[in-house]
Amino acid sequence: MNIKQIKALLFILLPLLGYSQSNPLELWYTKPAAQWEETLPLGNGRLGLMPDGGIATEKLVLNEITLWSGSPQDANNYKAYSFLPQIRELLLANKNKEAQKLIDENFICKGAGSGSGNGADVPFGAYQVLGDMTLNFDYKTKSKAQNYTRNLDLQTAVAATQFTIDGVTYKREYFTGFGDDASFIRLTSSKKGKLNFTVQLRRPERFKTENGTDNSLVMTGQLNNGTDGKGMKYEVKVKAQTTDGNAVYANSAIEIKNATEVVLLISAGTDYKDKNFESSVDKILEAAMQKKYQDQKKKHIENYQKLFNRVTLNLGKPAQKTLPTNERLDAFIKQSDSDTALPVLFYQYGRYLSISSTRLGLLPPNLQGLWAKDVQTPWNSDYHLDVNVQMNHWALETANLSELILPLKDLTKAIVPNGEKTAKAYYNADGWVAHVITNVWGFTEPGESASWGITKSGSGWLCNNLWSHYLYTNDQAYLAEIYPVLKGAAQFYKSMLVKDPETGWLVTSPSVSPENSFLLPNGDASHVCMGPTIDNQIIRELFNNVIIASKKLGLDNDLSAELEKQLKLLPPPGVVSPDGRIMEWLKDYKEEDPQHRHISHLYGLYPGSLITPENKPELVDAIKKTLEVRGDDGTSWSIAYKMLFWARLKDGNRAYKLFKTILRQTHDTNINYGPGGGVYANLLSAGPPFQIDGNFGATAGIGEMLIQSHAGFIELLPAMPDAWLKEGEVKGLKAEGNFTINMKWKNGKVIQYEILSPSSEKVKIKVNGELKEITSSKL
Ligand code: FUC
Repeated sequence: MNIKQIKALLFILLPLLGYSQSNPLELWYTKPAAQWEETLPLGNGRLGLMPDGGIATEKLVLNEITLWSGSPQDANNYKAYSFLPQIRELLLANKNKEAQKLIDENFICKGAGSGSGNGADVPFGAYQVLGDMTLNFDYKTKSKAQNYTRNLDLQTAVAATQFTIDGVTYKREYFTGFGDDASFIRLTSSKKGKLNFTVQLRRPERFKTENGTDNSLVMTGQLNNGTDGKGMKYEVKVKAQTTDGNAVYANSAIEIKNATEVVLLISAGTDYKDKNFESSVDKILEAAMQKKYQDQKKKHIENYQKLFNRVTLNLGKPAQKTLPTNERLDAFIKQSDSDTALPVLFYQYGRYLSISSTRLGLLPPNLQGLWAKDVQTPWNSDYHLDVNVQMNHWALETANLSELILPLKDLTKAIVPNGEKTAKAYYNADGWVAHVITNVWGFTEPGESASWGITKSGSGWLCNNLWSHYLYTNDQAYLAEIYPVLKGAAQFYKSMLVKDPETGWLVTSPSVSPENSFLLPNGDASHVCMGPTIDNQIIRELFNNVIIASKKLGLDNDLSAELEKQLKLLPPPGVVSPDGRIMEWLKDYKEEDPQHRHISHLYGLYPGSLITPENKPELVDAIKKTLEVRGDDGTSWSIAYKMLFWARLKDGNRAYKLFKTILRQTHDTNINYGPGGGVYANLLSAGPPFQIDGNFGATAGIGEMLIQSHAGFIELLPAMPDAWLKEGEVKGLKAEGNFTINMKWKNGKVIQYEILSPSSEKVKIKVNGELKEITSSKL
């Protein structure tokens, strides 16, 4: 036997033994998905497709990023402002509980707000599933399928299912096009004419299916707007291309008979910002029908790889043989060090999910990214502004996917007008504010309960994401574009801060530290307070940024001077409590739940850069103690956040411990607020339920372990765990200042690196513990 023949034999034998010659960037399984959370997420930033790989029946969940119930509303309570003095007085008198009651009565949004997180049928609305496509197969035999595999290749953004029945190999290949904006499924049988199946579309509610006059299957409907029922309209259209056999369009279905190859094309759209969406759906479909499948696939891969291929990562020699992804996860928890390719897969999966769930000109990824199976999605799958939507964007800059933050910038700009009304209605303040949740309809009002709804750091926190894009790109036109947003957010805080008589500091009032409650000296619990640490940190950071921006742009000297003045009166970025932790509130309250999932008072450490081990060494022990008391467990996003904090503290092994915790496999889908976060078999993050922030947060965490650049210099390998130090290589990571980094390491030492930028410039770097200034190479 020659080498070629041995290779061919191994290729046949290894899968039979349960091993696959691994594609390092592939998720793969030997069974169909047993639950939706195991299906494979495909997306092109607008359309989502989740095939379950079923043998007799395949169900594919369809999504469209703009499909929201609800409608624009004005939920501002314009009388709220008249209660502000009274609320503030109660807080000054330590009557937090009474203040909270008054807020609940007079200072929340009007109407149903988020509908307690079940807002599909109220004006707030919910991001909803577009529909389910089912393929029902008739194999004309009772024999069972053998040699089953399904996979998702991150290098091509193509998924596949394959199995054999009675000597006939059936293959299905799926992608959501980065070429033509449609979804594609190609089905083949290895013997002639063996494909017999029916295609159907449905939705849990509000749908009609019929056969179009143009040989198609069409599903249309209109969602509830929360008032008169006539909300957003949508359409899904499916056509089939067959090389042989028959495609019959009848009975609100497509029936495929005796075909050898079939391509299903799915086009879909909504009337969100496109009144002519039906003709857009047709145009896309017609254009796609003109192309050969292989050409379509080639274009798709080419366009996708323009983003995906910007970064390559290798954390050591991957294992030669790998298990199916679900088994590999369990093996990793038992003995993680031997599979350094799984963290790479997870990191690249995070990048894949970003590329797949958002697109320029559309919307940012919501709580489930783009992938939802319900009409009433968990928490409406909205944009939570007290960590979740921000976390969805934390990985992007270092991961060289900078432009994917722009949809968040657009969403932020779009909510400013309502945020200005909210600022006036509740605080009689200048500028704009957003509280804890928003949606595609511009919601900025407080939520419907004081306990979580009056966090007012939402707008400021969004500005942190917007600013970080500037830091990484140096794009002056972008700075000019976001400046009014930042300025308006700063004006709001500037005009509503009040003096705390005990400390003399300027603070917000009323507010909450996101979702957390504390005990008053008399034992009562309350959420509402003055000046929670997160507000102080966000305001400090925002004022600093607005001052820098106004100088760069040569604008608003007076405002800048006023902000400078107020900056001096803000609480310091971190105050240590008598028991040695960072204080979460202005007063040394005891938290009701010491292990609460939110860790908002460490905002200044991450995503902020107010606190670094270099500039505030005196706070490091207090931060560590804060994290120890909070504990390592939590919802997946909370674990990811803790991973980021430890990475910023440059403790690679501890960050890695948290990373391993995220990779705990679960099947649980019940809403969880406590310990128990992990991932599903398809590596999507499980709060539970599925919530994508854990994926993006942990992806950002790996980025922070490899490179940090927020402290005035670029540090290579700042927080590496022992498990990754032996050898590795990364290419294409980005650092603040628009630098691109390539590096190689061995036995704990960087042995080769390149810092590239559009033009050569001086840059400070820390490499192997040594801080130095070098000149970057021209890209
Ligand atoms: C906040 C978090 C929850 C969940 C929800 C979507 O309420 O505290 O854990 O992530 O957002």
